[in-house]
Formats: sequence, structure tokens, C-alpha cells
Amino acid sequence: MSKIEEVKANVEAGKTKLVPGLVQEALDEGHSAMDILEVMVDGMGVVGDKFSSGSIFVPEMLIAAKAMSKGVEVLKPYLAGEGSTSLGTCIIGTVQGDLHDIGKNLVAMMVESAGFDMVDLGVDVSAEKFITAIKENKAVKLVACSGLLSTTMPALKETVAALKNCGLEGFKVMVGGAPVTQEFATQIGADAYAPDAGSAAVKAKALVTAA
Ligand code: B12
Repeated sequence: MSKIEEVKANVEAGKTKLVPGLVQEALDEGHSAMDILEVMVDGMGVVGDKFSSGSIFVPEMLIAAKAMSKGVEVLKPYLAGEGSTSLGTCIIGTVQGDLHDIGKNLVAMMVESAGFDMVDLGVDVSAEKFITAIKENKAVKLVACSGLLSTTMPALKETVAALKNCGLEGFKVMVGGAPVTQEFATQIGADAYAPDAGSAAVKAKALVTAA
């Protein structure tokens, strides 16, 4: 098994202690940070499929998520560039009712590296909390909302509506997460959608520089 395959297998198995070392070894062997990230994301896909088929349960999903987060910590300096000039502040969070944060954390990391100051509100974030954060922070140019469950897609819709109707201006709203599509994003009135963290960073920059 190659080092990169070992990373994937150990993320799937939730080997929290082994994954960081294996990620470092894969980097040392010359694998790119993006390639290592990709196999870890694939590993989480396998974990999700096993959960769907009933061969694993929530605790196994949770330890796999922890293992991936530990691996991402090692990759962070290699993935994030140097955002020297600030494009403004980005407020990010996972919408109310939703506790998934790996994808949101990756988006935060990449958007920050594109040049934004990042304010991460965490998970289970209500529309009111997003709005309060816009009021409390300077130069908010972007609000990024993540949703991973089909059951929290209505919360994404409500959040976008609340952000658009709160009377505050000067920021764009971007949405994303596994069940979200461009079509859904357009339907709920979001300014942008991106399928992954890399394209989220590109879109975020384009959104605020085009304004
Ligand atoms: C890990 C995991 C968990 C962990 C989360 C831990 C954590 N700290 O995040 C735990 C165990 C807590 C969990 C719980 C549950 N989960 Co879960 N989980 C997963 C799993 C396996 C991986 C998710 C993940 O991290 N993927 C890797 C990241 C990198 O990908 P990502 O999140 O999609 O993010 C990328 C893009 O979507 C995008 N993106 C994400 N956010 C944003 C935001 C913006 C603005 C933009 C532009 C882009 C963007 O960019 C990201 C990076 O490239 C998925 C399976 C899967 N295939 O996704 C199921 C999955 C999402 N969970 C599922 C379910 C059902 C649940 C539970 C309801 C299970 C239960 N019975 O309790 C609970 C719900 C808890 C809650 N209220 O949130 C289902 C959802 C089905 C559905 N369509 O609704 C899935 C798909 C599993 C399955 N196949 O059934 N889960």
C-alpha cells in the first residue's frame, strides 16, 4: 500500500494518532497537499457510504472525522497561502441544526488564504447569530454558510433570506455543502455557490473584487 493509500485507510478507520504522522510522511515522499487532502475527502466518502449501508454508526463516523481533522492540521501550512492584503472580513458558519464542520473548516482555511480576515462562528449557527456577527465585525464583505444535511437545507434558505432582509448591506452570501447545488443556491437567493474549498476561495475573491 502506498503512503497516500495508507492515509486514506487510516482516516476511514479513525486512527487519530496515526494519521498526522502518515500525512507528514506522505508530504515528505513528495505527495502534494492537495492530493493528500483529496484522498482524505474520498475516505470520508467511503465512511458516509458505510454509514448509509448500516455497516458503521455515528461514533465511527465521528472518529473518522477526528482523524481527518488531525490530518488537515498537518496540511494547513501547505494549503494556506499568504493572504497579505485584506479583501475584507468573511463570516463563516454551519447553519442551525447542523454539526458538520470539516468542509466548513476547509473552506474557511482556503478563503482566508485568498486574503480575507476570517470570523468562524462554528456549527449550529442561527440566522440571528450571523447577523449579529456582521454588526460586530468591521468590513464584512462575505458571509459563507455551510449545510451538510438535506434536513438543514431549509435552514440555509432561512439564513440567506434573513441575511438579505436584515437591512444591512455591503456583503455577499455564498453557500455550499454536499447536498447544495448551484440550482438550489440560485433558488434561495444566494450570491454564489461553490462545490469545494478551492473553488470557494476563487469565487469569494471574484465576488468581492467585482463589486
Ligand atoms: C463526518 C460525518 C459526520 C460527523 C461530523 C463531524 C464533524 N466534526 O464534522 C458526525 C458523526 C457528527 C455526523 C453526524 C451526523 N450525520 Co454525518 N456525515 C459525516 C460524513 C461521513 C463526512 C462529512 C465530511 O466531513 N466530508 C468531508 C468534507 C471535506 O466534505 P464536505 O463537508 O462535503 O465539504 C466540502 C464541500 O461540500 C464544500 N463545502 C462545505 N461547506 C461549504 C460552505 C461553503 C460556503 C462553500 C462554498 C462550500 C462548502 O467544500 C468542502 C471542502 O471541499 C458524511 C458523508 C459524506 N460523504 O459527506 C456524513 C453525512 C453528511 N451525515 C449524514 C447524517 C445522516 C448524519 C446524522 C443525521 C446521523 C445521525 N443519525 O445522527 C448526524 C447529524 C448531526 C447533525 N445534527 O449535524 C448523512 C447526510 C444525509 C443527508 N443527505 O442528509 C451523510 C451524507 C452520511 C450518509 N451517507 O448518510 N456526521
